[in-house]
Parts: sequence; structure tokens; C-alpha cells
Amino acid sequence: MTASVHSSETENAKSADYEVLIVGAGVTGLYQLHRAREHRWSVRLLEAGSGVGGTWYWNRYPAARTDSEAYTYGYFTPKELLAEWNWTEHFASQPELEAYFNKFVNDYDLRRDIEFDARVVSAVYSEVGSLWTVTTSNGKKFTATYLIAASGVLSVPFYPSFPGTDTFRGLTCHTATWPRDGVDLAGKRVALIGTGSSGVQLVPAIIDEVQSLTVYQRTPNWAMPLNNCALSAAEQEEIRSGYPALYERLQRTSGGFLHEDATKNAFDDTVEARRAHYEDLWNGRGMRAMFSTYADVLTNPAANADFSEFLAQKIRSIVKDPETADKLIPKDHGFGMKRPPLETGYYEAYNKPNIELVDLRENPILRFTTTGIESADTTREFDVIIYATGFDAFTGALTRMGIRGLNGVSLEKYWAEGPFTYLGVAVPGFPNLLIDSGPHGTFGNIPRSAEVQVDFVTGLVNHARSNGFNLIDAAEAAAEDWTAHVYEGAQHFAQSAGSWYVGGNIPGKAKKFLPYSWGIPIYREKLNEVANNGYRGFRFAHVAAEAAVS
Ligand code: N01
Repeated sequence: MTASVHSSETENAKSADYEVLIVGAGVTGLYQLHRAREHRWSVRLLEAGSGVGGTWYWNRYPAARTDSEAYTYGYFTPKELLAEWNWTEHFASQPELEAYFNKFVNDYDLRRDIEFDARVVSAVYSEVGSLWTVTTSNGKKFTATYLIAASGVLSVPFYPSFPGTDTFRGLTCHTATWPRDGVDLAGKRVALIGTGSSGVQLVPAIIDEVQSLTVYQRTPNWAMPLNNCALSAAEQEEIRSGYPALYERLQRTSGGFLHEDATKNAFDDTVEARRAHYEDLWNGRGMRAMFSTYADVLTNPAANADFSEFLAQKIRSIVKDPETADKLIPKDHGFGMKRPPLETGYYEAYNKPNIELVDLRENPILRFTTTGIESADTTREFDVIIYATGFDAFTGALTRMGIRGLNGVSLEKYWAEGPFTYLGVAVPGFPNLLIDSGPHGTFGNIPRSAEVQVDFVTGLVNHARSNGFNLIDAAEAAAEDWTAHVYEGAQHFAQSAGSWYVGGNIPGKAKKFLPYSWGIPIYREKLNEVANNGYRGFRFAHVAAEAAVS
């Protein structure tokens, strides 16, 4: 590596269109753009959609909403936004979230730095001048020193392939690309494939308007009540005045949620005390059970089975038909081994006369026909088929961008056996590619996890700028240590084989653990430690505009 240190912060930027390109105008990318502005980087944000919000721009199916309390999901800076914005419910709906992100970009005049309808189709690193050249689907080309991917961990919809899908003459749609104008489901015969969080939210939202709903379920989930409700004006004021304390709490909890981490183990309590605690969790709001059940609920199989059995009893007590209830109870994984959906009337919907549950383990889909779906038991006719079949999570967006690092190495090939990152923010051999939300760095309440990454990446780029560097690369040994640390934390997720946590939902994808499961406080601590030690594990250099790196 030829490296000479220059004092000019922006010499390289002169030969590039921008110092920084950000990919994605979701919750993470918009925050990164805001931080870029604060530091006066020359920046452009490339967004595939025609509007902002990311997840909350694309997933506009009926009843799409967060299961993080809205006031823990929004931004904590800038302060004016906290003062001005009122959340109307504990868990915000898609329209409210989309409005929130639009207010953010409008208030802070971020829109002028965003290129819409610009899906990144190719991003190639050049050693000459240490530059990324990025091409977008609208035929434009951009060059920049740094390419920051805020492309999301659940942003690439997955469509399973069934024979005959192109022959179906009715309407098909995916929850993650729901049409802007909505879908008229009134009086229609509707099929829904998939019972993850999206399917579980959709079922009760549409059951009363459709003529019939057939739910094709491959694996049931341990869904628990969301217990959403409206926020009164007094509650909003209370939340507003408590923001500083709330933020401190969110910094402390492992998931970046309101919910405190349990400290007691399950069998430290009597049967009666456990039962009372489980009831309390069932009646509580949001993701509480994931964090506040018992400290060993995910690590001790007996503790996990105890809580899972409580949930199974709840399902049996709500769903009147015992056979349907049994089909809705997971048999292959315990609570928390897959990401649990939060529900509002999901199990109750199965008591309606116009719903049918097809267990795909007994009756797999054989093909789509021109008028419906043929499964092993029979053929059913539909007007609409809805895919709620999830995402190519964590790596999908990054491996679809045509990213080529040093020597033209492609990221999708480099990660063919699973992601390899340093701190979840950099990939050895892909200089100046920085990741704000991706594999091995993201966990829990996404905005709280992503802000740790954004703040770190902002500091890293500022460190390079102020030292006259224009090349940042992660050392391979540092990435090896990080990857080992990530996998060490994942050991108790042994029953997650079918989950997007491990790529288990995507045929042919490497089955490797993808989130960062040690919790956000430990993640923040590790990133701070690296920053405080001169960004240990990173290699910095200055590459002159016309000089090749040797
Ligand atoms: O996707 P999923 P999702 N044949 O992967 C099934 C977040 N989110 O969009 O489990 C038949 O969970 C698949 O079956 P199986 C949240 O983090 C949050 O629902 O693989 N079925 C499964 O049932 C969530 O976890 C909210 O056997 C097939 C479903 O499709 C994440 O996004 C709301 C199939 C996919 O479930 C993903 O949720 C929505 C096939 N070939 C989403 N392939 C909030 O509440 C897949 N399936 C905030």
C-alpha cells in the first residue's frame, strides 16, 4: 500500500462528485444524512423509492405498524422534533410513521440532498483516488469517496417460487411492496401465504371485509398481544417531559426497548409466581416478553419450554376449534427462537366463519393455477393472493447492489458463506464501504441500534477527514475476531434454523447467524472502545487522485 498523509481534508473530494453517498432514506439513512449535514460533508442520498421512510414507505399493507413503542422508535435528536411531534398511539401505524419521516426531512430541508427513484444497481471501488462509482436504476452515475449503506436489514422482499405463479390471472401482491393506492379486498376470495409478523398483522385487519381468507401456514409463530391503545394528550405530555430519562433507559436495556432485562431465572420463582408473571407479560405492551420474562428464557431449554407452554395454553383458550388451535402452536421452536410477532386479534380471527388455515406441512402448495392455488389436499380458487413471505434479511440489500471492492471482488461472492465484517460496519477489502444497518451489528429496536452505527461511522469518517486520509479499510484479523464474537453470542439460538436470523427462510442462502445478539449496550461499548483507541482494527491511508494503490 502506498500511503502518503496530506493535510487537506477534501482534496480527494475535489475529484469525486461527493465525499459521501448514502444509500437508503429509511430511519437509518435519514439520520445519517442529518449527521452528514451537521458535519458539512458533501453528500447525496440515493433512494430506490419515490418517498422517504424505508420500511414505512414500502410496507403499507393494512394494519402495518411498529411493535416498538413509537416514542422509543423516533429520533432523540434533533430536540425540536421531540418537542413538536405527537404520537397518537403507543405503537404507530404506517401512515403516521411515513408522516413523521416526511416532517423530519421537510423541517431539516433534507429532501434537496435526496435522489429518489434511484436504486443502486452497481457500486465499484477504484483504487485510483480511492473512489466509489455508483450507478442507479434511473441511469445516473455518481462518484464519492465513501459509500455508506443504510439499505436496511428487512428491505428485500422474498417471493418463494411455486410452479405456475405467472399463470394466475387474479391479483398478486406482497405485503412489503403493497400498492400505494391500496388493494380492494372487499368481498374477495383471498389467499395469504406466510404467518410471520406481517401476516399476523394482516389477518385480523382484513378478515371482516373479505369474502373468505385462506391462510397458508408453513410454520406457526409464538405471537403475543401488542396491547396497543391511543395516547391521551396528558400521556403525550408526560412522555415529552420524560424524554431525557427515557433515552437513558433505552441506552441501558439490551434491546434498546423500554423493557428492562430480566435478572431472575425462571425456576427461582414458584409455579404460581411464574404463572402470575406470564399473565402480566401477556397483558403488557409490546416486546416485553422478549426481554423481561426471565433471564434464562432463551438459554435454558426448560425455562423456554415452561413459557412456551403458557403461550400454547393461551392459544388453545382463544381458538375455539381444537384442531386449528393445535396447528397454530409452534412445535419446532420455542418462544424467541424466531422473532415473535405481536398481534391484535390474530388468534380470535380463526373463530370467524370465513377463515381457513391450511397447514403446508400436511398440504404443501403444488402449483398456482389460472384461478387459484393447488395444494396437496385440493385446489382453492382466489381473486387475490397475498405474499407475506418475508425478506432476504440483513445481507439481501447489500449483496444485490453490485458492490465490487478491491480487485473487482464482488460482495455477494465474498459473503457467499456468510457475512464477514468488522464491527458490522466495514468489510475487509471493500475500502470506504461503511454499513449503518446490516449483518453482525444490528439488534433489537432498529433505530436505537442503527444510531450507534451511524454515530460511529460519522466519527470514523470525520477521523479520516481530519487526518487527511481518504481510505479506510478494515483489517482481516479484526474482522475474524469480530465474526467469532458474533457467533459466540449466537450459540443459544440453536432452534432458529428456519428463521431469517440465520438465513433459514431463503433457499440456498448460507445458514449463518446474522444479527448481533449481545445487546446494544455491549455493542456501543465495543464501538466506543475502538474509537477511543484511534479506530483500532482499521487501516487508514491517503491516496492521491491519480495514484494507484500498490
Ligand atoms: O416475514 P417472516 P415478515 N412457502 O420471515 C413464510 C419485521 N416486521 O414479513 O416460517 C410457504 O417473519 C414463512 O414460513 P416459515 C419483524 O422483524 C415487523 O412477516 O419460513 N410459506 C413465514 O411464515 C419480522 O420478524 C413488523 O416456515 C413461506 C412467512 O412466510 C420481520 O419483519 C411487522 C415460504 C415470512 O415471515 C419479517 O416479518 C412486519 C414458502 N416457500 C414485519 N417462504 C412489526 O410489527 C416463506 N414463507 C414492527
